[in-house]
Amino acid sequence: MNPLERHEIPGSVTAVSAKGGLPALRIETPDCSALVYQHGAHVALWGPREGPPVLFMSDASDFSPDKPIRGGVPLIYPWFGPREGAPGHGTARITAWDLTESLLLPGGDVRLRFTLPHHGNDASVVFLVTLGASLRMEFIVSNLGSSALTFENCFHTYLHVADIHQAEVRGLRGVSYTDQLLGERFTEEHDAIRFTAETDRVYQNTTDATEIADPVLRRLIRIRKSGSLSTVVWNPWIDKAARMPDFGDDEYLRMLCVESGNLREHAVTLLPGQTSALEVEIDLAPFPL
Ligand code: TA6
Repeated sequence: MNPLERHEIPGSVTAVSAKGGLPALRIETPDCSALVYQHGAHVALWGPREGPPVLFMSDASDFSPDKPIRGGVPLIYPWFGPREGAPGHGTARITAWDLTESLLLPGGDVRLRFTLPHHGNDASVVFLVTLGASLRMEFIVSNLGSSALTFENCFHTYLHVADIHQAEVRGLRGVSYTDQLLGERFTEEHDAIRFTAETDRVYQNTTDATEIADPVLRRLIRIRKSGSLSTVVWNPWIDKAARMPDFGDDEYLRMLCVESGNLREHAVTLLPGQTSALEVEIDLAPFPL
Protein backbone atom coordinates (compact mmCIF):
# COMPACT_ATOMS: atom_id res chain seq x y z
CA MET A 1 0.00 0.00 0.00
CA ASN A 2 1.44 3.35 -1.05
CA PRO A 3 0.88 5.72 1.91
CA LEU A 4 0.43 8.59 -0.56
CA GLU A 5 -2.49 7.06 -2.45
CA ARG A 6 -5.14 8.86 -0.44
CA HIS A 7 -3.73 12.17 -1.67
CA GLU A 8 -4.11 11.39 -5.36
CA ILE A 9 -5.98 13.86 -7.57
CA PRO A 10 -7.09 12.24 -10.82
CA GLY A 11 -5.32 13.75 -13.81
CA SER A 12 -2.93 15.80 -11.65
CA VAL A 13 -1.44 13.85 -8.74
CA THR A 14 -0.61 10.13 -8.95
CA ALA A 15 0.98 8.03 -6.21
CA VAL A 16 3.81 5.94 -7.64
CA SER A 17 6.50 3.58 -6.43
CA ALA A 18 9.51 5.48 -7.72
CA LYS A 19 13.24 4.67 -7.76
CA GLY A 20 14.34 2.39 -4.97
CA GLY A 21 10.68 1.52 -4.49
CA LEU A 22 10.25 4.76 -2.56
CA PRO A 23 6.74 6.25 -2.45
CA ALA A 24 6.38 9.43 -4.49
CA LEU A 25 3.83 11.63 -6.20
CA ARG A 26 3.97 12.24 -9.93
CA ILE A 27 2.51 15.63 -10.73
CA GLU A 28 1.23 16.77 -14.10
CA THR A 29 -0.19 20.29 -14.46
CA PRO A 30 -0.85 22.36 -17.58
CA ASP A 31 2.57 23.98 -17.03
CA CYS A 32 4.84 21.38 -15.47
CA SER A 33 5.78 17.80 -14.75
CA ALA A 34 7.20 16.97 -11.34
CA LEU A 35 8.09 14.11 -9.02
CA VAL A 36 8.10 14.52 -5.24
CA TYR A 37 9.32 11.76 -2.91
CA GLN A 38 7.97 11.25 0.60
CA HIS A 39 11.62 10.58 1.52
CA GLY A 40 12.98 13.97 2.49
CA ALA A 41 9.81 15.60 1.08
CA HIS A 42 12.18 15.75 -1.85
CA VAL A 43 11.28 17.55 -5.07
CA ALA A 44 13.29 15.35 -7.42
CA LEU A 45 12.03 16.61 -10.77
CA TRP A 46 10.35 19.80 -11.88
CA GLY A 47 10.21 21.58 -15.23
CA PRO A 48 8.08 22.31 -18.25
CA ARG A 49 6.17 19.31 -19.65
CA GLU A 50 8.40 19.44 -22.72
CA GLY A 51 12.10 20.15 -22.94
CA PRO A 52 15.03 19.82 -20.56
CA PRO A 53 14.41 19.66 -16.82
CA VAL A 54 15.15 22.65 -14.62
CA LEU A 55 16.33 20.60 -11.66
CA PHE A 56 19.40 18.37 -12.02
CA MET A 57 19.25 14.74 -10.84
CA SER A 58 22.30 12.51 -10.77
CA ASP A 59 22.00 9.25 -12.68
CA ALA A 60 24.03 7.72 -9.83
CA SER A 61 21.86 8.99 -6.99
CA ASP A 62 20.92 6.66 -4.17
CA PHE A 63 17.23 6.17 -3.54
CA SER A 64 17.17 4.50 -0.13
CA PRO A 65 15.63 5.45 3.21
CA ASP A 66 18.99 6.10 4.87
CA LYS A 67 20.66 8.14 2.10
CA PRO A 68 20.07 11.61 0.65
CA ILE A 69 18.92 11.94 -2.95
CA ARG A 70 21.63 13.57 -5.11
CA GLY A 71 19.76 16.21 -7.04
CA GLY A 72 16.48 18.10 -7.04
CA VAL A 73 15.94 20.06 -3.82
CA PRO A 74 17.34 18.45 -0.66
CA LEU A 75 15.79 20.08 2.43
CA ILE A 76 18.60 21.00 4.80
CA TYR A 77 17.58 21.22 8.49
CA PRO A 78 18.40 21.61 11.38
CA TRP A 79 22.07 22.10 10.44
CA PHE A 80 24.06 22.77 7.26
CA GLY A 81 27.29 20.92 6.47
CA PRO A 82 29.11 18.13 8.31
CA ARG A 83 28.57 17.34 12.01
CA GLU A 84 30.63 14.88 14.04
CA GLY A 85 28.71 11.63 14.53
CA ALA A 86 25.60 12.88 12.72
CA PRO A 87 24.31 12.97 9.13
CA GLY A 88 25.81 15.73 6.99
CA HIS A 89 23.35 18.55 6.24
CA GLY A 90 21.01 17.45 9.02
CA THR A 91 18.32 14.79 9.25
CA ALA A 92 15.37 16.30 7.36
CA ARG A 93 16.53 15.17 3.92
CA ILE A 94 16.83 11.51 5.05
CA THR A 95 13.51 11.38 6.89
CA ALA A 96 10.17 10.24 5.46
CA TRP A 97 7.91 13.26 5.88
CA ASP A 98 4.14 13.04 6.37
CA LEU A 99 2.10 14.26 3.42
CA THR A 100 -0.87 16.02 5.00
CA GLU A 101 -2.52 17.70 2.01
CA SER A 102 -2.62 17.83 -1.77
CA LEU A 103 -4.58 20.58 -3.47
CA LEU A 104 -5.46 21.39 -7.06
CA LEU A 105 -5.42 25.18 -7.23
CA PRO A 106 -7.48 27.34 -9.59
CA GLY A 107 -5.42 27.58 -12.79
CA GLY A 108 -4.12 24.04 -12.42
CA ASP A 109 -1.12 24.36 -10.08
CA VAL A 110 -0.73 21.64 -7.43
CA ARG A 111 0.15 22.39 -3.81
CA LEU A 112 1.50 19.74 -1.45
CA ARG A 113 1.93 20.08 2.32
CA PHE A 114 4.38 17.92 4.23
CA THR A 115 5.16 17.90 7.95
CA LEU A 116 8.37 16.61 9.50
CA PRO A 117 7.57 13.86 11.99
CA HIS A 118 8.69 14.51 15.58
CA HIS A 119 12.41 14.91 15.42
CA GLY A 120 13.63 15.48 18.91
CA ASN A 121 12.94 19.16 19.44
CA ASP A 122 9.76 21.08 20.17
CA ALA A 123 9.23 22.46 16.71
CA SER A 124 6.62 22.19 14.02
CA VAL A 125 8.27 21.93 10.59
CA VAL A 126 6.11 22.28 7.48
CA PHE A 127 7.18 22.14 3.83
CA LEU A 128 4.75 23.61 1.31
CA VAL A 129 5.49 23.17 -2.38
CA THR A 130 3.44 24.66 -5.21
CA LEU A 131 4.13 23.20 -8.65
CA GLY A 132 3.21 24.90 -11.90
CA ALA A 133 4.92 27.31 -14.27
CA SER A 134 7.05 28.18 -11.24
CA LEU A 135 8.33 26.08 -8.36
CA ARG A 136 7.39 27.73 -5.07
CA MET A 137 8.72 26.28 -1.83
CA GLU A 138 8.12 27.35 1.77
CA PHE A 139 9.95 25.95 4.80
CA ILE A 140 8.08 26.98 7.95
CA VAL A 141 9.40 26.31 11.46
CA SER A 142 7.46 27.13 14.63
CA ASN A 143 8.93 26.91 18.12
CA LEU A 144 6.38 25.00 20.22
CA GLY A 145 8.70 24.64 23.19
CA SER A 146 9.43 26.75 26.22
CA SER A 147 13.01 27.64 25.32
CA ALA A 148 14.74 29.29 22.36
CA LEU A 149 15.30 27.14 19.27
CA THR A 150 18.28 27.72 16.96
CA PHE A 151 18.73 26.00 13.58
CA GLU A 152 20.09 26.37 10.06
CA ASN A 153 17.87 25.74 7.06
CA CYS A 154 18.46 25.66 3.32
CA PHE A 155 16.94 24.60 0.01
CA HIS A 156 20.00 22.84 -1.47
CA THR A 157 18.74 23.26 -5.04
CA TYR A 158 20.48 21.43 -7.91
CA LEU A 159 19.90 23.09 -11.27
CA HIS A 160 20.46 21.66 -14.74
CA VAL A 161 22.64 23.55 -17.22
CA ALA A 162 23.70 22.33 -20.66
CA ASP A 163 27.38 23.24 -20.21
CA ILE A 164 28.97 24.49 -16.99
CA HIS A 165 31.69 26.22 -19.03
CA GLN A 166 29.09 28.58 -20.51
CA ALA A 167 26.68 28.99 -17.58
CA GLU A 168 26.72 32.06 -15.34
CA VAL A 169 25.20 32.87 -11.96
CA ARG A 170 24.19 36.53 -11.77
CA GLY A 171 22.99 38.81 -9.00
CA LEU A 172 25.58 38.56 -6.25
CA ARG A 173 27.94 41.41 -7.17
CA GLY A 174 29.11 43.25 -4.04
CA VAL A 175 28.04 40.47 -1.68
CA SER A 176 30.53 39.16 0.88
CA TYR A 177 31.19 35.41 0.77
CA THR A 178 33.26 32.74 2.44
CA ASP A 179 35.20 30.53 0.05
CA GLN A 180 34.67 27.13 1.69
CA LEU A 181 37.77 25.71 0.04
CA LEU A 182 40.12 28.48 1.13
CA GLY A 183 38.33 29.35 4.38
CA GLU A 184 38.69 33.02 3.52
CA ARG A 185 36.19 35.85 3.02
CA PHE A 186 35.93 37.85 -0.20
CA THR A 187 33.52 40.27 -1.84
CA GLU A 188 31.98 39.27 -5.15
CA GLU A 189 33.42 41.59 -7.79
CA HIS A 190 31.62 40.23 -10.83
CA ASP A 191 28.11 40.59 -12.18
CA ALA A 192 28.39 37.05 -13.45
CA ILE A 193 29.99 34.11 -11.62
CA ARG A 194 31.54 31.64 -14.05
CA PHE A 195 32.91 28.19 -13.26
CA THR A 196 36.45 27.05 -14.00
CA ALA A 197 37.19 24.92 -10.92
CA GLU A 198 35.53 23.49 -7.79
CA THR A 199 33.39 26.31 -6.45
CA ASP A 200 31.93 26.30 -2.96
CA ARG A 201 30.92 29.72 -1.65
CA VAL A 202 28.60 30.87 1.12
CA TYR A 203 27.34 34.37 0.31
CA GLN A 204 26.07 36.06 3.45
CA ASN A 205 23.71 38.88 4.39
CA THR A 206 22.04 38.78 1.00
CA THR A 207 18.37 38.82 0.14
CA ASP A 208 19.18 39.17 -3.54
CA ALA A 209 17.41 37.35 -6.31
CA THR A 210 19.75 35.41 -8.57
CA GLU A 211 19.53 34.00 -12.05
CA ILE A 212 21.36 31.31 -13.94
CA ALA A 213 22.04 32.18 -17.55
CA ASP A 214 22.28 29.21 -19.91
CA PRO A 215 23.21 30.39 -23.41
CA VAL A 216 23.07 26.86 -24.80
CA LEU A 217 19.47 26.21 -23.72
CA ARG A 218 18.79 29.93 -24.26
CA ARG A 219 17.05 30.29 -20.92
CA LEU A 220 17.35 32.05 -17.60
CA ILE A 221 16.52 30.18 -14.41
CA ARG A 222 15.37 32.88 -11.98
CA ILE A 223 15.51 32.35 -8.21
CA ARG A 224 13.74 34.75 -5.86
CA LYS A 225 13.80 34.25 -2.10
CA SER A 226 12.51 35.64 1.16
CA GLY A 227 13.31 34.77 4.76
CA SER A 228 16.84 33.94 3.70
CA LEU A 229 20.14 35.75 4.28
CA SER A 230 22.50 33.10 2.85
CA THR A 231 23.03 31.95 -0.73
CA VAL A 232 25.40 29.05 -1.48
CA VAL A 233 26.94 28.55 -4.93
CA TRP A 234 28.49 25.13 -5.56
CA ASN A 235 29.93 23.01 -8.31
CA PRO A 236 32.11 20.02 -7.31
CA TRP A 237 34.19 20.08 -10.51
CA ILE A 238 36.38 17.16 -11.57
CA ASP A 239 38.14 15.78 -8.47
CA LYS A 240 35.25 16.07 -6.01
CA ALA A 241 32.82 14.69 -8.59
CA ALA A 242 35.08 11.64 -8.93
CA ARG A 243 35.06 11.19 -5.14
CA MET A 244 31.27 11.22 -4.85
CA PRO A 245 29.87 7.68 -5.26
CA ASP A 246 26.35 8.96 -5.93
CA PHE A 247 27.41 11.40 -8.64
CA GLY A 248 28.70 10.68 -12.15
CA ASP A 249 32.28 11.70 -12.87
CA ASP A 250 31.20 14.01 -15.69
CA GLU A 251 27.95 15.24 -14.21
CA TYR A 252 29.61 18.40 -12.91
CA LEU A 253 29.42 19.56 -16.52
CA ARG A 254 25.62 19.69 -16.42
CA MET A 255 24.74 21.12 -13.01
CA LEU A 256 25.29 23.77 -10.41
CA CYS A 257 23.73 24.51 -7.05
CA VAL A 258 22.28 27.84 -5.98
CA GLU A 259 21.08 27.25 -2.45
CA SER A 260 18.87 29.59 -0.40
CA GLY A 261 18.76 29.48 3.39
CA ASN A 262 20.14 30.74 6.67
CA LEU A 263 23.58 29.46 7.66
CA ARG A 264 26.38 30.07 10.16
CA GLU A 265 26.04 33.62 11.55
CA HIS A 266 22.57 33.77 10.00
CA ALA A 267 21.27 30.65 11.75
CA VAL A 268 17.69 31.27 12.88
CA THR A 269 16.79 31.61 16.57
CA LEU A 270 13.10 31.41 17.47
CA LEU A 271 11.81 32.32 20.91
CA PRO A 272 8.92 30.23 22.22
CA GLY A 273 5.87 30.78 20.03
CA GLN A 274 7.79 32.36 17.15
CA THR A 275 7.65 31.13 13.56
CA SER A 276 10.06 31.57 10.62
CA ALA A 277 9.39 31.08 6.91
CA LEU A 278 12.03 30.48 4.26
CA GLU A 279 10.57 30.90 0.78
CA VAL A 280 11.98 30.39 -2.70
CA GLU A 281 10.35 30.74 -6.09
CA ILE A 282 12.04 29.43 -9.23
CA ASP A 283 10.86 30.05 -12.76
CA LEU A 284 12.15 30.31 -16.32
CA ALA A 285 12.55 33.29 -18.61
CA PRO A 286 13.76 33.53 -22.19
CA PHE A 287 17.46 34.25 -22.71
CA PRO A 288 17.70 37.93 -23.70
CA LEU A 289 18.88 38.42 -27.28
O1 TA6 B 1 26.47 22.94 -1.20
C1 TA6 B 1 27.66 23.09 -0.58
C2 TA6 B 1 28.07 21.83 0.16
O2 TA6 B 1 28.17 22.09 1.53
C3 TA6 B 1 29.38 21.35 -0.44
O3 TA6 B 1 30.44 21.57 0.45
C4 TA6 B 1 29.16 19.87 -0.75
O4 TA6 B 1 29.57 19.08 0.31
C5 TA6 B 1 27.66 19.85 -0.98
O5 TA6 B 1 27.14 20.74 0.01
C6 TA6 B 1 27.04 18.48 -0.97
O6 TA6 B 1 26.96 17.96 0.33
P1 TA6 B 1 26.42 16.44 0.49
O7 TA6 B 1 26.42 16.17 1.95
O8 TA6 B 1 25.04 16.42 -0.10
O9 TA6 B 1 27.37 15.59 -0.30
